[in-house]
Amino acid sequence: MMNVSRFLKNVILIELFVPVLLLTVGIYHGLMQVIYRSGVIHKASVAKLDYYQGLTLHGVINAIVLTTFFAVAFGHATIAFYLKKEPGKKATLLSLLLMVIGTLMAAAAMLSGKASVLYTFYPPLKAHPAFYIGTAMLIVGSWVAFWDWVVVYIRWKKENREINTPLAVIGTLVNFTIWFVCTLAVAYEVLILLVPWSMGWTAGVNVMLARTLFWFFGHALVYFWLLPAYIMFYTMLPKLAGGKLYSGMAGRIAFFMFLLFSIPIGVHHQFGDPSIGRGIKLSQSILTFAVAIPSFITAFTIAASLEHASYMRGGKGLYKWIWKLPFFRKDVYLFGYLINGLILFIFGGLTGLVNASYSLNNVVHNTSFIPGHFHLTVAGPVFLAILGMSVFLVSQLTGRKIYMPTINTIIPYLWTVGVLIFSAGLMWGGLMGEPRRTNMGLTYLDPANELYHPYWVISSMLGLAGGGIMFVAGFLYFIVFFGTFLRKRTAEPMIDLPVSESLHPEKRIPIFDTFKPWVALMVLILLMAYIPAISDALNNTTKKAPPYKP
Ligand code: HAS
Ligand code: CU
Repeated sequence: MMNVSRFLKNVILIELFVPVLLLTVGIYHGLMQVIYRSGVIHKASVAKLDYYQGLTLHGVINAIVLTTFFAVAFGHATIAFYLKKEPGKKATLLSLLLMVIGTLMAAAAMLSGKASVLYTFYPPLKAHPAFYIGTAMLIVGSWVAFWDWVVVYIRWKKENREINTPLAVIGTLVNFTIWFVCTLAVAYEVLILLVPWSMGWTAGVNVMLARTLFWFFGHALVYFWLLPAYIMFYTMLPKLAGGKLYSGMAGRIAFFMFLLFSIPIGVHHQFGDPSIGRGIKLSQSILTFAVAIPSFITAFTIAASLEHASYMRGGKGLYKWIWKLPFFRKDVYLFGYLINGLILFIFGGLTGLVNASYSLNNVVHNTSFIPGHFHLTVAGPVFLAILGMSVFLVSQLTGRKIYMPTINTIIPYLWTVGVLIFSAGLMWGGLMGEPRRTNMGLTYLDPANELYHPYWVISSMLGLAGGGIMFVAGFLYFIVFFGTFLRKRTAEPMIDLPVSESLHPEKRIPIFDTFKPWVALMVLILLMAYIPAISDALNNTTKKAPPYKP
């Protein structure tokens, strides 16, 4: 247990409160998506917010703002809890201000309809400069927090040379190193290519270069979302299940593998793009399979930990032990959030491997199969970990008991049922050619055209049903989250994260307790993968695109 200063407590609470408040807008637009797509609404806009504006708000708030704020808030809690040192006040405050002001700028641009460019902001779609500058400020704010943790960590390490760095700290620092390196590319894209173009200072943009820089960032981004959840799977879930972590070393290896392979695979989002050569696409496809290995390691390690925990509590048999796990225990509600995320990720991971296969990607690219895949990942383990941990931290940091604990225990199960139905619908439709990012009702249900495939009726209705269930679960979460803030204080504010011990006592192996050689290897692989990709984008693109507004 750790008592936290008022300052850190307030910073973490603001970093949870602000994005969750915005999430109400994000989740509303999630519901609107399934309504538009199923053709229940047959219009370009509802309540003066049009389809693409809503989709941009949905993507940016849920996938960029919420995740970044959460990663920083959780990072503060993890670093302070494990290293018993609080982050520096000035840096923490600067980071918070940059993140909040940047978010407000981007939100204003999106809400006023001047930035309906989706979360990938592909040129030639053009947004108001406030959108680009705001998102850049959000990112820089998160860097400031990270560099400050590095300072705290170096101080701690000097005092604790012979002690293994805690796994959660390795995970946090690995995650933000990936984040720092990958965001350099998007910072270049935004500040050098897009802002001057959006200001009208330059006439056109090299679209292929912009896309390549975006995906250098965009794929690693998904692991930046995922790794906080992985930290919880390794360092908390076994304890919550009543057992121990089967292998701490497996966790270390997994995190360092993410450091090596998270970034040099972004071209797997561009298999269909011209300009980039086939050799590069194939090699990044193969590297993508390498980045699945740490997830397989995690799957087996966590499954073994859960089985062991269950056996400790009287579980038996080859599969029967599963029912001994504390699925619906209110006091370990975090278990429910995390286990549901893992179950969804089995399907999220497998569909990812379909996408990653160079030739198979042709079948699914730009269809609704892709949002089917990513709701099983980012709306699966990532989102559920954020929901569970945000309620957990708010309760501990405010010293208040959870509001409506039974509902809180049920939310992750309800959400999971919703996502499974929703994603099944999207993926089935996708295999039948249903496009992504399309107002299906408006585009295809027009009586004048006969483009609507009869299968899409069933698939988009499944999407609507699943999306409706997800909306209800999200709504219940808001009641629990905000309700907890409003209760009476009954305990002292603190941070007390569940800590899983290692089943096999861990020896300190220096190579797994240092960052330098891993970062060097990471840079080497990165250069080998990306110098050819960027040079192709530069050399094979001749025309620069002028701005385009849909
Ligand atoms: Fe992905 C597109 C490939 C993982 C998110 N992905 C996307 C997009 C998003 C996204 C947002 O190669 C769309 C981007 C856009 O807007 O265009 N993805 C992969 C691969 C993986 C992968 C190979 N994706 C993620 C994660 C995401 C995410 C994680 C968010 C957090 N993805 C792709 C590709 C595309 C793509 C292509 C481009 C497609 C296109 O054409 O546009 C891998 O990392 C997956 C590895 C995972 C596993 C699963 C391990 C299973 C575990 C669970 C174990 C369960 C247990 C529970 C222990 C191998 C860890 C036991 C239960 C008991 C009850 C006991
Ligand atoms: Cu990817």
